[in-house]
Amino acid sequence: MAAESDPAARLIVVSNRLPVTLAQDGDEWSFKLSSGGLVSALSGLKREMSFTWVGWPGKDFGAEDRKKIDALLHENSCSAVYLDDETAEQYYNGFANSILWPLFHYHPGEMNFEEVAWDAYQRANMAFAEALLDVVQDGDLVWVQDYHLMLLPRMLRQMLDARGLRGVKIGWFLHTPFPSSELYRILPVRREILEGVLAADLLGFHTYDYARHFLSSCTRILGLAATPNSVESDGRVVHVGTFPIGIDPEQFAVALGTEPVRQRLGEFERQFAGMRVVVGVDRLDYIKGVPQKLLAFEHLLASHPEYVGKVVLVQVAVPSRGDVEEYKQLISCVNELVGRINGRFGTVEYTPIHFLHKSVNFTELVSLYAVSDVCLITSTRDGMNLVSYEYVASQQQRHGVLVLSEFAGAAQSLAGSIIINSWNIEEVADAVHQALAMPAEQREANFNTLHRYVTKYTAAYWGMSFIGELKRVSREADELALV
Ligand code: GDG
Repeated sequence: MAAESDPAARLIVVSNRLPVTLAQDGDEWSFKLSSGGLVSALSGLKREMSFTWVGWPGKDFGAEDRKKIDALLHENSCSAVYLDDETAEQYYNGFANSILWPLFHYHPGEMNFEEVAWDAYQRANMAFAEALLDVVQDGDLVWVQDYHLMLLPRMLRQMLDARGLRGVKIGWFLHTPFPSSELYRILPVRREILEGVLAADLLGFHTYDYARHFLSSCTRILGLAATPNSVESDGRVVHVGTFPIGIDPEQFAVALGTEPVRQRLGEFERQFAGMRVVVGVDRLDYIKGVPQKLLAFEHLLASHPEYVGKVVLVQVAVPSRGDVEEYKQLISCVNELVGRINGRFGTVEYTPIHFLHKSVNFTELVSLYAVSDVCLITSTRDGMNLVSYEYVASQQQRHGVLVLSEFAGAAQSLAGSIIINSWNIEEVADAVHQALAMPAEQREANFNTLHRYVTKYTAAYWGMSFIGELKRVSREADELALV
């Protein structure tokens, strides 16, 4: 389904972070594009339709710097929401990443509810609503992203109503899972959060299960009437839909033909000659199941000694949220496991796990994907997981095998992968063994199925579908209002 083109309706995308990292050199400011799932997806959409991107620039700046930064951002269709550092810290690390993130990924034990963080979350969402008032015009489409901004639809709607701007349409999309209502109801501010998003016209989720969990939370906690794709709130119908995100596969296909990637790929092929390569690329987050992956790799080497010296795991673990306690513990745990496994199976010539605790550039990333025989994804929960899509997009030559956790949203779309329960270490090790032993014809058939999906359901398709549906439900509501 493609969005109708409606040149009159402007699109404003709102996310916690602007997709840029700002740097200062003397008096001059510059920026570079940052990486992450949301940035990758929206960059794909940007190729199809223009939009203004509103978000927090990553830290606070003085008045003089703000002027320069605003001008630079404006040239690039971005607009900054400034938050004081204390509010930003409590809203982002405190509430969003220490309360909503663990809860939505079925880690209630990691959830630290504090009133001060909740206050900051409300203040930050309000700052976004106020900043949007300077940007939004009647008739615009405002597309709010993710769990950081769940109060924003309601706050914005109230401000718009007070100004008589009733033609603005609001959509909201969740990039994480939405948990079962049995878990969601633990949240002390469960009503406020649901009511916050219910002021939008359209709510989007990666999978049908997440939408279903959201709807049952609305029924059970707020007592609202729901159908499988809508819920009634405040006398309005709020539409709920499934929009599985994708990537920009073209970017990978093009990169594979460039000289830097060919050269780097050649170097990797020489380095790993006679070896099989398993690749993992994850933010170092407890939801990505990196310890489970390392344990499974250890089990593979222990149960199949013929692989010792012949199979390596290259694991890119991008540092993430290192100032939150749970993430510090994860880093220690992972470092210890890597040390233990390399100590146990390594020799002077052979390092079983190549562990990179850093982010790598795009050339390196694509070359690593391309050289690998297997991509291993062991998320214990993951909204979608774009790494799985990117691996497929980079495997035109090798037809490598994707081993994918059933707890990643991607498992519901990517037929042709080997689906595993990432908590079952033996099962994961067996799946890697099966992947390494898979005959070429089977790998090719699987790749073709996967590649068809990844190249059809792209990031642009995701964005256009959501915006198309937002326009459709808005038109329907406008027509009903006229009757
Ligand atoms: C959230 C949800 C959902 C990673 N390391 C490097 C690098 N990356 C890029 C990958 C990929 C992205 O970051 C990671 O995307 P994921 O989807 O796997 O994961 P999250 O960041 O957790 O994203 C997730 C997503 O939002 C979208 O809705 O799928 O479930 O958690 O694009 O390539 N890029 C580069 N170097 C790295 O070292 N250049």
